[in-house]
Amino acid sequence: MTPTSSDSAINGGIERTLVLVKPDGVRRSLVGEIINRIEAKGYKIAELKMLSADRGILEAHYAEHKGKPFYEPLLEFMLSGPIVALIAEGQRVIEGFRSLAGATDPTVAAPGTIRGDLARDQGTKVVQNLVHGSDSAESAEREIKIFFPNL
Ligand code: D4T
Repeated sequence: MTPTSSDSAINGGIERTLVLVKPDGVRRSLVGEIINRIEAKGYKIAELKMLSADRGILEAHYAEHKGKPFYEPLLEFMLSGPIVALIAEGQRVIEGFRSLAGATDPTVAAPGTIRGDLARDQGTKVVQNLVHGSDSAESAEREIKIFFPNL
């Protein structure tokens, strides 16, 4: 079908966000479930890879948290197994994925969200909450460069 000017208006404003399935999500075989929720919502998976993060990548990614009490446990947790990094694409996907993910603390994350349905407090020093999603356009751009430097 030939695109029309109204199609381009409808398709405008496409954003990209970085999503990570953290080691708890991979260990618990929830990668498919999490990707399914992103796709079922209507977002496109533009890039996808599994990797074992090294400390350098995580220090760059979590620079804003350096010095906080949960920083070292957070890095240790993120180094504890493979993770999945993906770029999801769509209008307002940054906000939309944060909404799909739910609150940082899985105990109070709303039912219906990834964290609310699938995660809980495990009594660990750092909260294990299955996923990360960029929190702004600036963060998305910065984080995508860290995990997909060749794009
Ligand atoms: P991420 O960044 O993993 O998507 O999570 P959030 O955006 O929801 O939360 P965050 O960046 O503030 O925290 C990063 C990571 O650290 C854990 N955390 C956070 C923790 O264990 N205790 C805390 O008090 C906070 C604020 C959870 C996510």
